[in-house]
Amino acid sequence: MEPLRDLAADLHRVQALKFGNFQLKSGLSSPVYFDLRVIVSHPGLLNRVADLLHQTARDAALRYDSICGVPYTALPLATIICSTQAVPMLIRRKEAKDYGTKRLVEGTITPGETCLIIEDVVTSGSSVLETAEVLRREGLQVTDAIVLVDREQGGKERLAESGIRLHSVSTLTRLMEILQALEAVGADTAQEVRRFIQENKVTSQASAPAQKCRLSYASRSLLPGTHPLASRLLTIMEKKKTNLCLSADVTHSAELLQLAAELGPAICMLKTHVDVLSDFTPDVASGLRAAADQHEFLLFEDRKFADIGNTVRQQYEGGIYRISSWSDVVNAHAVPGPGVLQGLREVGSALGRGCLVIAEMSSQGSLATGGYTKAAVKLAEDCPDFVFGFISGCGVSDKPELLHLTPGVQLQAGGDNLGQQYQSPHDVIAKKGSDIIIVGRGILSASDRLEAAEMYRAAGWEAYRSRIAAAEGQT
Ligand code: S5P
Repeated sequence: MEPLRDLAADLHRVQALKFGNFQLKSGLSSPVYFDLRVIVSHPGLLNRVADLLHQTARDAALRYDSICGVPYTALPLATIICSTQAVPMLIRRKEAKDYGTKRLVEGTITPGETCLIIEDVVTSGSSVLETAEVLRREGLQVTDAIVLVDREQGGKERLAESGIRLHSVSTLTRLMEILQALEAVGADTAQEVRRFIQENKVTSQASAPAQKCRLSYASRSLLPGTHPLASRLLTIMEKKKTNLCLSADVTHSAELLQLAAELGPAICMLKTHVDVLSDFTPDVASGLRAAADQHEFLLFEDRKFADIGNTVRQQYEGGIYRISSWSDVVNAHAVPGPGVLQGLREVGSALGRGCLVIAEMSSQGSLATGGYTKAAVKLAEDCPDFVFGFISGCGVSDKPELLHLTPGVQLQAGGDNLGQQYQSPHDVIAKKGSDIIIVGRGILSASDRLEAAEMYRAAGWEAYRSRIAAAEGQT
């Protein structure tokens, strides 16, 4: 027990463990806070923590071929263990900087070998899971993780569900008992922490913000199953820090082109209804294409195809709009069954286009719910070489390769007098697991459209950041 007592006292002394009232990244207020990053400034303690982690692995008689620390705090700990124990190390990149080589893991990877994960603190287990997923995708086995402190808020159980045993040097409860015995904290604080642990357990159900919610847009762009167009879109989103799609429902082409030029830098996608333009000519399509290429956003003609394959094929390719010749993305209703996607794919696939399936609608009384939505998701998932996501009010598929785009978004609650219903960017992205907000009149009816677009961009991005932080951080 001696080493644990010293550890608890030292963590408290260097303020790697603090008590008070802390606003966590997730918005929760916690009476206890860990910041293990500071231990790099205390080499003696750093070595001791590394040693305790290694001892825990040894006591559990674990067998492994390499070690990977969860970035960033556990990186120096993994380095010390690998160096002193002569174990090969792997480094997981949080974001693949070099999109050319697309490496997410540095080091020599031998598929089939077992990699042990090292982490400082586990709350919900999300960070360990995310690292495990990346390693597993490289063909490595991940069966165990060692953590310094288990906050006992459901992470261990959640990891077990994913086939990962969590071994901890200490639990938060044990640390509190020691600190209370050392009189470093009072009985009230200890009681408050115990209550916090009890009340903030992440159950499997509650942690269901699907797998994709834990992954950054950049990571998802690199998944092997991600459609190339989705990959490009995710890369643009991360680069421009925007998950905003402008719904440019205007009736004159000059206004449409002006929106594309002026709001282009703030958006990842421009959604059009070209059939509401009173003066469409092929030049409008080339103008949109030029703006999209210049400002790096995708074009999405919101045509909502809903006919048999043979008809939609012609509607997509021909007519006066020749949609397939300029629009990166189109969408389709699921109601005709798989034929609608097959017809569109015949035209769009060779052009590198992609399609979204309408799984839900934002309008009041929509029939796209329940069994219909489920069937639409299945239809989409069965067509991965052309469909890369959904129009829906929330995350409807767990596959991180697929994107969710949500219309009916405004900062003001409410709707219109024709059945539209609005949700906020925060609800859609942070709470409901969607990826992209589609905003029309929220921006178009503002006196300063650029300012409004910037406001929606910032709100959407902030919601995304808080979703990632909640999944990564201490919830
Ligand atoms: O369910 C839906 C699907 C779509 S694509 N609900 C929608 O509102 N849309 C489209 O999103 C709709 O056609 C319109 O172009 C946009 C919403 O516009 P807003 O002005 O209400 O933001």
